[in-house]
Amino acid sequence: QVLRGLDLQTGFFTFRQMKAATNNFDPANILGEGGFGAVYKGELLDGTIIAVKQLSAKSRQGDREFLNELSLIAGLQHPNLVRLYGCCVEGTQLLLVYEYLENNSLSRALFGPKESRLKLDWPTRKKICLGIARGLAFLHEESTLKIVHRDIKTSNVLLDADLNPKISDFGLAKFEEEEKTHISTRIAGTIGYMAPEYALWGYLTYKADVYSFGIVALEIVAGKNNTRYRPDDDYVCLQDWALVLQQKGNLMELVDPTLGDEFNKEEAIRMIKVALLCTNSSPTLRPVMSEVVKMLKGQTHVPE
Ligand code: ACK
Repeated sequence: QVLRGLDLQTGFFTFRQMKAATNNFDPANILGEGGFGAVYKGELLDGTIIAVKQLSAKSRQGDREFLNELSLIAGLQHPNLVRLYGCCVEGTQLLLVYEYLENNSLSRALFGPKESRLKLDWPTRKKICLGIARGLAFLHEESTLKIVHRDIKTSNVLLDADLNPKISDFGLAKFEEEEKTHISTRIAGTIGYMAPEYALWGYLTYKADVYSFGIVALEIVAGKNNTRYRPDDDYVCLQDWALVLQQKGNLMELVDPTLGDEFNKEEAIRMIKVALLCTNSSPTLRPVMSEVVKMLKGQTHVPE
């Protein structure tokens, strides 16, 4: 029974299969709670390890359009996107079946409980940052769907066995509302990562993701959580601190001290400058993700 790589035309999983895969949704198999519901680890009969995400009941779940959209999302494949294998619909329950990633989320690796933290050296941090940028460039510019993720944050970036980053939960925000306009009535995002124009007015474009990416990049360089960062009472977030350091001409101070001397200073400064460009309060002044990729690779100059 080969269930790997199915699209939803043929890739509906049965509830019975999911029960078997997760040992009857054994709480011991819960990987964590996501924004949409619990995530279970499971194993298919062919040995494929999966992550099963439970979505809470929503009226749209049974409708054809919803399933069509989901099948399009399942068709999106990129090395930096978590693969959606298929789904399982039963009554008001919806289960999404994803590839399983061994190394949990980037937020856990960077600032989780001590025992779950990973030592991420500079080449790995660079690889992670570039990989997220590539995944987003694909979603925004290359994929058939042209998706705005809306909730880019370190806990939505998962790491595989080789610490390659993969973006999860893309396409899910779409299902939270029906409007096709640029103005969202319901804001799907996370405080601290949300672009100001989106948080304040619900004005949503690809540039909202670019902003969130910038915050994630700052967190990767600094090894600190943006929203919990309080070096003193003057700066409540990393981004403020980075701006102050930029003015002082002392961006190096932002770099994670646990890296010691084992990092390339030029690359670190470049990553911070790209991040600050991405978090510009004006969306039109933020670069698009394909430009970010080139800047991170040092192929194009980072404007001051
Ligand atoms: O940091 P984590 O262990 O990694 O906590 C979250 C939690 O479930 C809620 O989202 C984990 N998780 C989500 N999707 C997957 C997946 N495809 N593979 C492995 N872990 C996952 C995530």
